[in-house]
Amino acid sequence: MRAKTMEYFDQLIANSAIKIKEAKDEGKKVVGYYCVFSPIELIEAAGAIPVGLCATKQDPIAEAEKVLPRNLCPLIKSSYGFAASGKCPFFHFADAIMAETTCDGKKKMYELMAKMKPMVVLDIPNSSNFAKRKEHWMDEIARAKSFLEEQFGVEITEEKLSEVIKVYNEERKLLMELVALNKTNPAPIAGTDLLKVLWGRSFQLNREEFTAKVGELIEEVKDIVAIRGEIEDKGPRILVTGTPTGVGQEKVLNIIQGGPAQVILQEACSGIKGFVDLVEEEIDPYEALAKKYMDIPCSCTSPNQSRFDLIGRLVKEYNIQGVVDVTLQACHTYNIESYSLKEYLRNEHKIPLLQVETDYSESDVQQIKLRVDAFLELLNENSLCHSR
Ligand code: BJ8
Repeated sequence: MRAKTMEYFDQLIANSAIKIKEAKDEGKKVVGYYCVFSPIELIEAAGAIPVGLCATKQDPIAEAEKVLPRNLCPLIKSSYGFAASGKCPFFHFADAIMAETTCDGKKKMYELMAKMKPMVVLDIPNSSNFAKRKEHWMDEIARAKSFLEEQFGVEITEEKLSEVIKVYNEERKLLMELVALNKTNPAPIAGTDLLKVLWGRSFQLNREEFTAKVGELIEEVKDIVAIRGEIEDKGPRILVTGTPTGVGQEKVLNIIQGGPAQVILQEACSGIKGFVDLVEEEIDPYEALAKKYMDIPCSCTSPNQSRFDLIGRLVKEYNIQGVVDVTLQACHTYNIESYSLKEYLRNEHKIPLLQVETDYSESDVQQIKLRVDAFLELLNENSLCHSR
């Protein structure tokens, strides 16, 4: 049974696309961002609304390919295509853009995008050793602060920033409380519904309303679990990881859920990656932001042991039986890391990983379905062997 509150999240992005104009008409400022590395608390502390711009749709890619090479990651092409074609209301109404030097494709694309809007591109130290890179990253956070202050003629005070950090932490805790409901078996929330809530969070324009709805959803799902009694098992419990899989790009999740399997949660940036860790509240807020956003377990950092540790932890906590690693074509970092992740899961957790390399088109749906079906069959055989 699906929670009725999900109807709010079904419409969230479409409604925000309309309401963003109203917000601008009321004099609000908007800052677009692309990545989970973005310290968005700074944007809110500057009195502006942060909105996600990372795009996961096929439609604007043709426009992007007028400028960008065809054999580039579809996420980069889709994001650039939306900006260049003027078809994304969130980009259109953004007063400024915050971005980071994560992968090579993104940072070179941002050089072109910088001609369209005022933009700050933070230089991400791609070593995961925080102590070594701390000074540089803190300088970059300070540069982002100055950029926002100049753009909007405001001062970001420590008090305001600390206040926003607390609010964002509460929101992260609430979202993780929702995700944790899927520790139950069968999981009460479909992976595609969790995606709608977590991905939708980047597009919400009214935080109080959004968090109230997440709270309502949690209570409704708890009630559903309480009254449902014994129900049929829905099959193996799958964790999805890899590159971001946004709303509109649920094809792999739909294929998994369409078979005898459950998508329990996504570790990717379209899932829990940005919410699972809080910003420390007891230390200097700038240092706290630097620590939190330096520790994002993205394949652009090297080595990226923290991603393996996080997935290992989730496998145990959520009783995961198989991992599907969705990697976008031409994303070298995630594609290469997939091999090491597979080895890690096999050796340390005795569970298999299926890598699905894809793009935003529908042309590979049948081929992916065949591979997912074979993977699920293997998982079902494994679980039968264990139960004998
Ligand atoms: S923190 S995952 S949102 S960089 S898929 S554009 S890496 S070639 S999206 Fe990402 Fe930030 Fe990391 Fe998350 Fe490049 Fe790969 Fe494309 Fe990617």
